[in-house]
Amino acid sequence: MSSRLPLRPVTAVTPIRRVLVANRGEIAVRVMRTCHERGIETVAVYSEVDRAAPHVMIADRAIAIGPAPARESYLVIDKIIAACLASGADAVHPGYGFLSENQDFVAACEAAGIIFIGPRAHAMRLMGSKTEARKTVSAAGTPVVPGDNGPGGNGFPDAASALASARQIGFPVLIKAAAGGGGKGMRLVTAEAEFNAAFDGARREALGGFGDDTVYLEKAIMRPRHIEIQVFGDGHGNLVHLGERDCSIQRRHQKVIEEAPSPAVSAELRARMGAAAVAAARAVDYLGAGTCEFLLGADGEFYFLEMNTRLQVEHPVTELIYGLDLVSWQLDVAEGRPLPLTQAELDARRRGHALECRIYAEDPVKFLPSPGRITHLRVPDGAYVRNDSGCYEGAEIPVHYDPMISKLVVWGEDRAAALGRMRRALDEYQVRGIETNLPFHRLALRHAQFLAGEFDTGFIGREHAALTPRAEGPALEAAMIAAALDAASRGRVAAPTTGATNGAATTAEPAGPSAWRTGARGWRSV
Ligand code: MV4
Repeated sequence: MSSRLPLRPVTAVTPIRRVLVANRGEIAVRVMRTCHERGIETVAVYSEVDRAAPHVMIADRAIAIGPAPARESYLVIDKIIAACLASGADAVHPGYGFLSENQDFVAACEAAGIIFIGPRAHAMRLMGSKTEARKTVSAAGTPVVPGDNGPGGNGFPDAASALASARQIGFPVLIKAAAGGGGKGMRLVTAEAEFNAAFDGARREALGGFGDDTVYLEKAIMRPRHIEIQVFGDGHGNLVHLGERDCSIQRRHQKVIEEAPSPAVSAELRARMGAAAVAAARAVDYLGAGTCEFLLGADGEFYFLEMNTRLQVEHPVTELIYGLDLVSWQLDVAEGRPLPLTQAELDARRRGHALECRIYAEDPVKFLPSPGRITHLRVPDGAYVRNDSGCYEGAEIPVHYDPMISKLVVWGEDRAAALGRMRRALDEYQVRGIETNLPFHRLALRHAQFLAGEFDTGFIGREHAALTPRAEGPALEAAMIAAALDAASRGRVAAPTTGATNGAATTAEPAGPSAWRTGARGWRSV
């Protein structure tokens, strides 16, 4: 295949000796750990509130880059490049968020002679524009959602032309921002009468949010699952996929629980979606770790939505079912080495099931951030339990950054084993001083529909009452009874009983064995 030829000839392998991690929190720690395992030195950068942060403690060297707000520190390209040059780093890992998908940063690294551990700028640019991405991947044969990029593929100039197109597509339609992604600047229009106002709103939001008011149309897929495919490319023309992750359990476009494999994806569907993702990646000569996001409709049809040109937060669930370190793969590719395994070798390695619960410092009822000091922390461990964390007991959770405090990830031989292990790990996890969403996770991992694998992107919205710890009354009772029945029917002791214990399961956890465990199992006498 001619597309196997790299655009840029790959020369010799360039061993990386020192990596600057342009990030903070759990991902910076996670990347540095792999570097250290490979004998690579690490450099941290830190803002004023991160002086004593774990990523600074674990790094071989650390460089201050200014005030707490990210736009004055972690997002300033010149400061990161200067830190690379000052520390003698030969490569930079961007993590996720911050500068990870910024083409100007990739160009600045290239200009300074620093290896950017990620894709080339042109792939980032093509995938950064949602209309360009639709056009490019659809030409490669990857199914995209039926829609219209507008006249000349450049978005719609006015509401009238967009409405005419929407009638052709058929309602409901989504108006999306070309520069968007992650749900920003997106409007659902179910009827013609709402169209003009939604069009103007979407444009205004796109301009405000991205400085670009280009909008396009897609048919709205109702109650979809969010299924994403991990892909990897090297500089030798090899491109593989590492199966899917089901990220349907989201709230306001923030993922909360992820798993691999998806309960909705068969081996046959995985092969088709994997091939579609590889074709999309090949269309932009993709290098390194990337993720193709798809919607999977209730009818089993799948559609490419967008490609994330970075390593994602939820990559550990893929690592656990393949027994691989994807950061190590990123380093291999960045050094110019070929991918360590072929598609057939990867397919043969897959084993078991992995789940990830994102633990957020937030009020589990109102879902509002809950920054502050962690006064007590007990983290679960034991077989096949991984906690990727960027905090510790006594740490202050800053208001300036993402409120995710850790990713609790477990592996099991099958989904039931993974669910049981995650429930056990969640029951052991104790955080005091700040509010967390641990109570949410404990309820979700006992929810009948979740246990049955029957969920879509609307799950949290619909089941909010049953997933809210302080909720009382019919919704919670019904969910708990359903969960208990479901568990009983499988012969597993999974669900807590209804009544005082659950109603009283507060977010501030008491000292000693958790009240949840005591209440849930009933075998620990009080
Ligand atoms: C859609 C969709 C239904 N139909 N596009 C939201 C985030 C962004 N990546 C795309 N999103 C969606 N696009 C069409 N044509 C539904 C969503 C969507 C969604 C997607 C994935 C995960 C959670 C979601 C929650 C609401 C809406």
